[in-house]
Amino acid sequence: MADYRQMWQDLGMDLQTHDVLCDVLPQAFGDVYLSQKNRPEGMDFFNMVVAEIHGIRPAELVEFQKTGGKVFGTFCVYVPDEVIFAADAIATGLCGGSQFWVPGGEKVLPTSTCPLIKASVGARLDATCPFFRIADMYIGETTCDGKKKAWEILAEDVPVYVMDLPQMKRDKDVKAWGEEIAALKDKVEEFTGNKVTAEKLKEGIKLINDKRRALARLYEFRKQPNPPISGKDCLLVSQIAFYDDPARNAQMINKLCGELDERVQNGVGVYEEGAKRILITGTPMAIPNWKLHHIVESSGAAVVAEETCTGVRYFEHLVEENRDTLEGQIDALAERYMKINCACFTPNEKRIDDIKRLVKEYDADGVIDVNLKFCSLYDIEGYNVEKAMKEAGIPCLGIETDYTDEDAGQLRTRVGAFLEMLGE
Ligand code: BJ8
Repeated sequence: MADYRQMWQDLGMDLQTHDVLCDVLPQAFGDVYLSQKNRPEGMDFFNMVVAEIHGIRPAELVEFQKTGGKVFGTFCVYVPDEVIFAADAIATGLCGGSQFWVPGGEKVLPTSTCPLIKASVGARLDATCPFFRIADMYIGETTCDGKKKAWEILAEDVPVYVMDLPQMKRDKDVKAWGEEIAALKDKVEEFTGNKVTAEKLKEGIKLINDKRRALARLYEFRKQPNPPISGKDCLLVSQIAFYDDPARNAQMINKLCGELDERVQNGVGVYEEGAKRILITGTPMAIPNWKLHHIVESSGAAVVAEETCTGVRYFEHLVEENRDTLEGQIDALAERYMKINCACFTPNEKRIDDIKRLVKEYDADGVIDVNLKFCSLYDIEGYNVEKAMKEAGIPCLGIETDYTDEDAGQLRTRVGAFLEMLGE
């Protein structure tokens, strides 16, 4: 990695502790990613992004701030990036995916909090992630209880604005979410000093839709009988999409897809003949959480899709692009975002429908329903998922895990037994 120490120091980071993270990440990435055979060359760009993860993009954001630009940190796929970019600001995902940050979070949060929240809080308070230092304002949301309380703790250290996400999907809830989006627009305008016009919001909608189109194009390749790219690589591309520049990100994904087109034409796949096809569903996997994908794929199976927020929930459904007034555009945003089916909603049958649909579309042999430890929303909804899979005759394995490696051996055994059962 190039030398970014001065930048990290200027950001008030704890350099000594951060060095420990910089030392372990390349090894982990090498073991999980670079060890794969027959990877597309287009993944080189994404490898480079990971190698320079705390360097290149943070440096771009810092440069942007020097010209007066504002950076907003987000934690949920319900927060509409379109509005932020329309105000000539930048949105960047901030969810923590590493055990490295968890102890920092546990200093202020109960141990029985989900690791995603603990890692996110720890990354900020321990000053060991440049993205968490750079963001001028965090945009939280009222999804789960853990996050709601975490915003209050983070707000002692950084400006936090919280969007009130309805928990049902009646017409009045969609309307209420539209009002929240309009309030976010006002907040972003006030904070940046820039006006969000209908013209600017139209551009913002197109920008983010283009990223969604690129991700959807990438996922299409996973429907191939022998996909030309691994599930692990697709997960990485999706994780990077949360914080890279959206236009560049779409461009690099499309470039990768060009290569995958050729692979399909030439009959190149990355899996062994007869590899079982797995749909993963459940809680999101923030970078660098590659644990379950690695276990599944190094056990000889293919992860063909994720019904998660770092999978199809991130890019399915486009925002209508043909509305010309701000009101119409905000309605279109509310309509699109309320189509996401997170377990924080009740009832949430549409998520079950999604899982069944995805099993068909991606021709999955089985489903692994993964829950991040202490996420009671997805844990409880796991009951409905497993029941529905049973009724539909779809083999399903429920798993609960965290960011540590302590249960890796046990998970490997359970996944291995599940894959064996699929082969019978
Ligand atoms: S739309 S899944 S990104 S809230 S933080 S709910 S794992 S206890 S992340 Fe999420 Fe938005 Fe829903 Fe998606 Fe559970 Fe942890 Fe809460 Fe979590």
